[in-house]
Amino acid sequence: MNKLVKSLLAAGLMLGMANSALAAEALKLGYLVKQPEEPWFQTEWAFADKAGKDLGFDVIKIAVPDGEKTLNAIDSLAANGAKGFVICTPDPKLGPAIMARAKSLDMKVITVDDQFVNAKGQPMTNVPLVMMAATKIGERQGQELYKEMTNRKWDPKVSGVLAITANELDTARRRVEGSLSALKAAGFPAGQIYSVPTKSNDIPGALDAANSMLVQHPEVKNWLVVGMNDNTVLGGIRATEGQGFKADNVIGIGINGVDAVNELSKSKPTGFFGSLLPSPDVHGYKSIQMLHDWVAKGAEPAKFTEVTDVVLITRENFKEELKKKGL
Ligand code: FCA
Repeated sequence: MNKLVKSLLAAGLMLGMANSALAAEALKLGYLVKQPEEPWFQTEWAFADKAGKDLGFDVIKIAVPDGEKTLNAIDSLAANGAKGFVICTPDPKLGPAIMARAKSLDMKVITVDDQFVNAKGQPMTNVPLVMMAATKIGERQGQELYKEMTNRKWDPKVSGVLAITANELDTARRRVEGSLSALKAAGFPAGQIYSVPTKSNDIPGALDAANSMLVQHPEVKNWLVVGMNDNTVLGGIRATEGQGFKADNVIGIGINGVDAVNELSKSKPTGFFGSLLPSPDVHGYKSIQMLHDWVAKGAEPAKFTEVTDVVLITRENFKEELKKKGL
């Protein structure tokens, strides 16, 4: 081996060592989400990455659509040296299993959006949680629906509420209950509110649920569509379209905002009037920042952090409002 090659090799070796020493120093934290196909969760991931850049840690992002993938993801995080993770669980009932696995691997956990429940179905309030104000945002949905129905001068006698529910998810139950109670408080006839559970929290699930309810009420001429998030409401809207309702006779207002961008960008208005945009950016950034401070500085996170600011986005203002938030 000549001298040049030798010194090149030595330099390469030293670089490699420096690299791995640096890598060993960077703190790693996980961010696990149940539905990575929702822009909501993509936004949380993007802002978790931003926090990682600002504060100097690596974010390992893993999709966890079911329980098995969740436990595997936790193992793989541990194998990669991660010291903890933020999670939106695919099923709140996995809470005890997730906590047991994390504890055995000495990892810290912060939940985001969906709260864990224990074997008795009670919320696991000892695990830190970052979430939106569910009842309040639901109430806002109901108020805005009523307002738009009044703008359109609908006759309440021939109007109905189609509420697509997902009661096993507490945040969903609270949003929908909030919405329906606000509608009733505003004066919507309680007897014309029809609730139907969805089998899955996506557009196809909500579409099926809505179809089965719509056919039972041929007397209703105008529909208000209630659901826990954009995809649920979009499923309801697609069902009304499939059954021949015009956009003028349907008002749906979603929740999440970022998941409604395609719909609000369509060349013609649909029954999807708008969406309530909370702060996925804050959820993503704050939850992992809290985890970082816990792992790196021993700062115990608050058990409950509620993120409250919400704005109604419609076809008129959505670009501007998303831009304001840097989304
Ligand atoms: C739940 C919903 C998501 C989002 C989040 C804040 O996890 O499934 O779409 O609304 O709460």
